[in-house]
Amino acid sequence: MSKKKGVSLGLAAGLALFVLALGLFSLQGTPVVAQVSTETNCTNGLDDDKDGFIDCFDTDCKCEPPKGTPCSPGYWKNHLTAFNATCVQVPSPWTCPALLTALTCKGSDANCKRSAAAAALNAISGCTE
Ligand SMILES: [Ca+2]
Ligand SMILES: [Ca+2]
Repeated sequence: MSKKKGVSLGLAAGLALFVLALGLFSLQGTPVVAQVSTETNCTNGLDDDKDGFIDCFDTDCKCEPPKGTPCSPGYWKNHLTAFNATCVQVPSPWTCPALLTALTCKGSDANCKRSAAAAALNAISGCTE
């Protein structure tokens, strides 16, 4: 008798726990599926944690501020103080006059090497605009 009573008590307790768990479950509404809580990949163009913010727009991502583009030949041509300070450090075969000639050359870039001159200057100063 006492054994049977113990079993039924155990069943009742189990049922009560089950109902309680069911109640808690239904209170929470939709079951909580395992969610990614942080942006796990900051360069995939996807909103990994579904918080509405993609990659660097998500504060989970510690992104560097976007860097400017390397200074153009036109920039160097129009900033001669910076040019004069930088051109002297550009390794040969470039010289300051050769760089300036290239920057101000009016022909095609392939002939004038404007981009190469700007790149050589940018390599020294890390210039971005
Ligand atoms: Ca992402
Ligand atoms: Ca996100």
